[in-house]
Amino acid sequence: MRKKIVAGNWKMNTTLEEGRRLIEAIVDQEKPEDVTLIVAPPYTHLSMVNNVIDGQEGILLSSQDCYLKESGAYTGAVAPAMIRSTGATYTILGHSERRSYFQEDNATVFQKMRAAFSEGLKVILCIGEKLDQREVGDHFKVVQNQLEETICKFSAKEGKDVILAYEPVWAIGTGKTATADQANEMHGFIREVIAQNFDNQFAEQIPVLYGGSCKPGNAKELFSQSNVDGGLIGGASLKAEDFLAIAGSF
Ligand code: 3PY
Repeated sequence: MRKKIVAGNWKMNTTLEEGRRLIEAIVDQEKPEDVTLIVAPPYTHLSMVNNVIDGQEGILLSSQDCYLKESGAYTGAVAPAMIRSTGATYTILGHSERRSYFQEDNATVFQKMRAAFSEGLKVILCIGEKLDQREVGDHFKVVQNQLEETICKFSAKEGKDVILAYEPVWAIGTGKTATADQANEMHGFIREVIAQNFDNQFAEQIPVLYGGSCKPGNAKELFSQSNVDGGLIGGASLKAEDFLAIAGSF
């Protein structure tokens, strides 16, 4: 039985005060017992959110990215050790917005994963194809490549600290969602690639979340699929009741 996980990616939203109100509202509501929640606020909010969730069962903290160096003259960058020092235990890496607006490729994502692991930071690794890649039937090839150039280059010991998030780029911020069948088909394929590069047991255990316009209205159908272990939620994670409703959709 794999863990059920719902992670909220706040992206570049909320001031510190708005973020405080959001995390306090999340903490105040009743959470489904068997679901792990992860919140990924902006860097500036990590310590504050950590203080609010301190001592709460089943809610973890993540950053939305990290830099690939340990420390030094990299103005504006945030190192894994700094993120760990806020109390965060995860970082999202490889989100399609990082890949497109910040020109991050698989090699960069791999280097960031290496930097994160070396500080004991676990990784939510995002993968997913663009619309034109799906339209010409390249979606499996693209996702296989993203996996083989990142997580598959690590040992199983490091790889066990990874949660995968399949986020078809055409479904992010567009209101379009992959159908439950499309999501399950891709999640099954992801497990096959992981099994080929690690082993069957590893592939059976790794959580694979769906991301891309997941909301209270479609979460139940997506989460009922055998290979979907939860969601990485964008816009709907900015409202505590929607985020919790999604978490209650298993
Ligand atoms: C979305 O659902 O918009 C996301 O990008 C989640 O990371």
